[in-house]
Amino acid sequence: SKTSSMETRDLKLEEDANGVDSASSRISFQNESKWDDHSSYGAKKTQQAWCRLSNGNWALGKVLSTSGSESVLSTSEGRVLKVSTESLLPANPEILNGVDDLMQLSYLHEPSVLYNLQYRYDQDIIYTKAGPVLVAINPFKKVRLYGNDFIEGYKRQKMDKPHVYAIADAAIREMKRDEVNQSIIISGESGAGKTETAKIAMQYLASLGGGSGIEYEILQTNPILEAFGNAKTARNNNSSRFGKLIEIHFGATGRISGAAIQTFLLEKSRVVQCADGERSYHIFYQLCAGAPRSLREKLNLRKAEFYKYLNQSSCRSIAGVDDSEMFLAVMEAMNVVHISKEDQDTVFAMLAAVLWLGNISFKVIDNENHITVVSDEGAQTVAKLLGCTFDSLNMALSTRKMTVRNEKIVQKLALEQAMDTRDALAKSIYASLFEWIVEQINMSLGAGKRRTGRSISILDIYGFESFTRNSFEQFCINYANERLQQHFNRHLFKLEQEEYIEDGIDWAKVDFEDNQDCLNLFEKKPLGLLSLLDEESTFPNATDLTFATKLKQHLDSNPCFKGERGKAFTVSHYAGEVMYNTTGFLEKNRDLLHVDLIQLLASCTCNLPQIFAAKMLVQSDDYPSGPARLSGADSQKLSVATKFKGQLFQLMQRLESTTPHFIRCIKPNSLQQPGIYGQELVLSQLKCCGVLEVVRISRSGYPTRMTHQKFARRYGFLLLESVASQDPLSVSVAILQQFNILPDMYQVGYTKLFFRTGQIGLLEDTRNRTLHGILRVQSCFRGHKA
Ligand code: AD9
Ligand code: MG
Repeated sequence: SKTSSMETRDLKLEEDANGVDSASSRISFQNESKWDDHSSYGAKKTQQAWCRLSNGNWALGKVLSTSGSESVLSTSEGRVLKVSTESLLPANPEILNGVDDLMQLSYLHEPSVLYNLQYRYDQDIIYTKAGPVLVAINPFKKVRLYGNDFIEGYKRQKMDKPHVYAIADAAIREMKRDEVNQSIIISGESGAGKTETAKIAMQYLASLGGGSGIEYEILQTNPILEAFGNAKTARNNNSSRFGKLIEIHFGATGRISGAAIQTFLLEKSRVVQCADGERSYHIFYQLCAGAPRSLREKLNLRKAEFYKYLNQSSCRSIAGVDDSEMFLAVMEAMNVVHISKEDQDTVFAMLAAVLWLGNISFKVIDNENHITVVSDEGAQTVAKLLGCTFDSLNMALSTRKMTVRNEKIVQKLALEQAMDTRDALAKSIYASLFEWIVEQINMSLGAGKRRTGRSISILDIYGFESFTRNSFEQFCINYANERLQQHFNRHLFKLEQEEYIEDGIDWAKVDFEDNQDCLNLFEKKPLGLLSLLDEESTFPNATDLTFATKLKQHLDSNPCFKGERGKAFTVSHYAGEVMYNTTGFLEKNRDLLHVDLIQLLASCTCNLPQIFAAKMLVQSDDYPSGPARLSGADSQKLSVATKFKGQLFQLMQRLESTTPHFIRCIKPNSLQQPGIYGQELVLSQLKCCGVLEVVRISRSGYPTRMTHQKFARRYGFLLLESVASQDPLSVSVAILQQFNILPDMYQVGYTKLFFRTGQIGLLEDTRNRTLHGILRVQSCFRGHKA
């Protein structure tokens, strides 16, 4: 009857909630998915199965008939398909629809994982566990999952569904319990939701309070850093163009005591150049749109479209974003982190100087294409804002002091060189400004103070990037991702193995497939990508082509490397192959600021001369103090790649000393639209960030675990003969024997039983059948009564 089947369902659901934590695998299909290692049988009639459609998507259907290698399937949309039996993958029972943790899926393969995530996503349940990892799928709309009620729910452990809050809460609890620093490591491709996720985690941590408003200050760093470090790109209207680690410190009482922010590799090139449809950094548009009148006049500000750096792209606004409103929010946030009004004015003046620099024009003065700066409004305004004379600005942009064979000479610059010099100045001012702001924020957050307590770090770093054209930026970003991936692997494998060891079971340590080979390709000395890049960067006559040739010469035998035609090469990253074009590599890696520009900035009388001069010198850390050392010291400057590598090593060291919590963000579509779930796109991300691997690994070995007590309680009633001793372990062993579970299929630990994939299936089947029998009897009985 209808009632009884409903009841059966409810009971099953209930049972599942407190039941097995992993898979049963009653396999009846050929399963060629690399994600599972089930053995194969023929397809069973009437069973639900997945088949792949010609468009690449997966469809769910019922097997109507099977004859040899062919099966007939009726899909849920009512279509009848003839497919090869081999290509069918078994579907999970409905009861497993939308489980909280992918580990619970009986059949773990591409369609089942995709379906499970989609089933949840369609109901705005954007979070799912994949074993130890939290998967977050970007909803691209407001979902009702956040705010005080939810925060309270997780704090009191009244809520336990997968959530960023649950991760943050676990971090807090483990920090206190184990007295170990924690980290929340967020990854995913551009637009997947890393930055939003990081903010949600910060919100939870901030709710712990700290007193003196420190938690509010921490949250207010977000609008500032986003204004200066984020921009609209083709992939994300609010794309972070820098990596960020925020370390939140806790005092002895468990309250927030301060924080420190570290940033990585800001994309400087965007200041002077961006693709059509993209924007430069938000702050420029915010300033142009939102500066109050007095400030506009002081800085001689115009509308955004007036500035060359901003009008090279046709895009100057973002749908749904009011730049002038944002400007007020940024000013307010700067107040909160104690950046003085005076310093703020200087920041805005520097921004205006950068914008006006872009409008500087040059006049060719001879037939060798040498130039001079045109003394128009652009150049005059820059000089005024920086606090230098037009003449010194002109000198710095149109000539270069050099030492040739111990002789000082002044070289005139040609138009191209002058434009590059102007752009280098703009980029450098902006990058220094960014660093300076981060420094001010850190001072306000008490980053430098001696700490006694514990910390939780949140890492929001650019994800793996693979475009049609990949340059130095992608090279660095993907290298960083290789490092992070190694960290991810090490931890998840290590964790797994530690649990076996802790429970005293026999466990041959497994070696995991790692990405060490690719890391070696980058890091090996002297014949690795980074070393060769640095070496080539020191040769004045080297070009991007000689660099590419050198790589091919030395690395072609490396399996992770492939030389390409012309100036290109391909690296086999863990997430796939990426072809890099070496154009601009050397220049971006050298990142030189010529002495002339450094001297110009040092001589400026704008309000931040000390900071700027100092920054310029520090930035090229390389220049020990004293102007005498300035000249000709360019070659001593650390390359960008080397500096980045150093930062990454430091980062890894810091993360290694923490307990990591991983969040993998997934972008469901490239349109930044709600409600669209692209299977291909999701799948490629799941594969590339190793989520499926983790679930698979967590399930290999002994993926099903149950305490002796739980096992005895759950299956004890199936025993045909009573057991002499009623202790859980004896009952458990009796069950294992009755059901003939082979000794190498399970392990008995101190507290838990560990099973290989599929072993619990038989037990669950019998248990379900038995329970259904009981239920049917009960409902018949009830039916009679009615
Ligand atoms: V990038 O690598 O910095 O380009 P992120 O950081 O991964 O990228 P971001 O967090 O900026 O992506 O998310 C992109 C957009 O998705 C946001 O601007 C939001 O509009 C949207 N988003 C992301 N997560 C959520 C969420 N939990 N709820 C609602 C979200 N919207
Ligand atoms: Mg981001």
